[in-house]
Amino acid sequence: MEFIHRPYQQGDTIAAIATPPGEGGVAVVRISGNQALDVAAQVYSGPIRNYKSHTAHLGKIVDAEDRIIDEVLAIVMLAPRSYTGEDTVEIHCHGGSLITRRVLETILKAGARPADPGEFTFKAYINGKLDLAQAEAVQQLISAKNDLALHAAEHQLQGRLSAHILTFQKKLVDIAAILEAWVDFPEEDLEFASMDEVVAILFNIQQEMQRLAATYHHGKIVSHGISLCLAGPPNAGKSSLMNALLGKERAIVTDIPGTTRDVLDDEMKLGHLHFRLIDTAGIRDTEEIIEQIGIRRSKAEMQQADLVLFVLDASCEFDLSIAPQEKTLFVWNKIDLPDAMPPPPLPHLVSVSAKEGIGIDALQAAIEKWIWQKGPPSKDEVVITSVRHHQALLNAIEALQILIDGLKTGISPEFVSSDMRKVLSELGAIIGTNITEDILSAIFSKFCIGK
Ligand SMILES: Nc1nc2c(ncn2[C@@H]2O[C@H](COP(=O)(O)OP(=O)(O)OP(=O)(O)O)[C@@H](O)[C@H]2O)c(=O)[nH]1
Ligand SMILES: [Mg+2]
Repeated sequence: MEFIHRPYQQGDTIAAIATPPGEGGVAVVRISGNQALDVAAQVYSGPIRNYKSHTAHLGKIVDAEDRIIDEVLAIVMLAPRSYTGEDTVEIHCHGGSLITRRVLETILKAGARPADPGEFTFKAYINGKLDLAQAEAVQQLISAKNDLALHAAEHQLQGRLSAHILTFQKKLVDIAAILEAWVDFPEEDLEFASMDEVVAILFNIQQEMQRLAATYHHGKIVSHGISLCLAGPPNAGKSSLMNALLGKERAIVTDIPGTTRDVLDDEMKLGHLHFRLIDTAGIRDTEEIIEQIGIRRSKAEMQQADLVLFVLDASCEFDLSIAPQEKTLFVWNKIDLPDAMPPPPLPHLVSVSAKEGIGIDALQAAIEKWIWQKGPPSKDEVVITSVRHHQALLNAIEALQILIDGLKTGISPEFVSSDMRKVLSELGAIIGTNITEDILSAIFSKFCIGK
């Protein structure tokens, strides 16, 4: 869906269906803006302007020709005590998609503009109800696919990530004040900190920033899931293993080498995590054009995957030259066969029979162990889940390094003030204190309409 960043006409009163499409008991149509009450008064049967804020009232939505559209519950939330910080009216109508649309159309005819994706949350951000990191957390909360992702989004929405960033900024601003004092009063021997002390403090801040940035390893896994690629020679049992892991007959299995040609994928859950499981064509030398294309795709998937399950047939000779050097678990398959050989001494190897379902639990455990190599995240840890935040933190760390190097080599403090500004502005980008229109569009365009 195309998101047009107008930028939003802030005076506009917007409306949208806030509940998911389809049939349901109740649907909610939201109106927000200075004119929310005027718009609602035109379409709602009761004296909506007189209602106390945050109270619910039964009434009817009536169109310009006095036809009753639906019996509804209206809730008025006056500024600033609403999600957007503006006057808001929520109309709870019956949940059919046709009726909900007619309620919305009636509201739009009365003067509201259809909301763009994410515009309610954008208003909340603009009106200071949420900072940018919190606003982004709203979308993560909505799209969270597992408990850990939900937990991380809740932390972010509560402002715990923002609090970390603000602390960094505050400490840096204190140092900036010292540096500036040196510039302004160079002759005075200012006692409160030596250059070594300043450098040590900056170094500490940088280490804390690095610790926060490192949580992205977990955060990415938690919120975006893990891609798990099944690769290996033809007939090794990759597709059989895919089916065994998924618990359903997803991929075609035959004893003909070269059965799988295209890339197949499916969602898989394991513990708290979700995966994209990818089955690929067996890799071998072949003259067959279609198979060649498939093999090229296999190699590309293998490269991109977070983790490769390299499947080997325990009853055959094998060649590891095509196996990736890292991010690989070897799967020694077909151990049920009488002529199965003992597993080779490879690190990270699990013996299974995809056909008989032997060793699948151990394989799942090995996958989980590999993912949480550094231990699972603690429930209280604030984790970075957004690539945007991660990149901004890395930029800030780098700028801080330049600043520290400058101070160490005795560059006059006035030259480092621009580096300090860069560090602060990179941190500011995370919570939205200095942010461009483009970044805003990119962030809010990911939202659904009505949020
Ligand atoms: N005995 C035994 N046979 C297996 C096992 N896993 C797979 N097979 C058989 O091996 C053959 C190939 O299995 P597939 O799962 O299609 O192998 P693949 O690696 O996907 O093969 P391609 O798609 O051709 O690359 C089939 O006949 C399977 O039934 C196993 O654990 N034990
Ligand atoms: Mg296959």
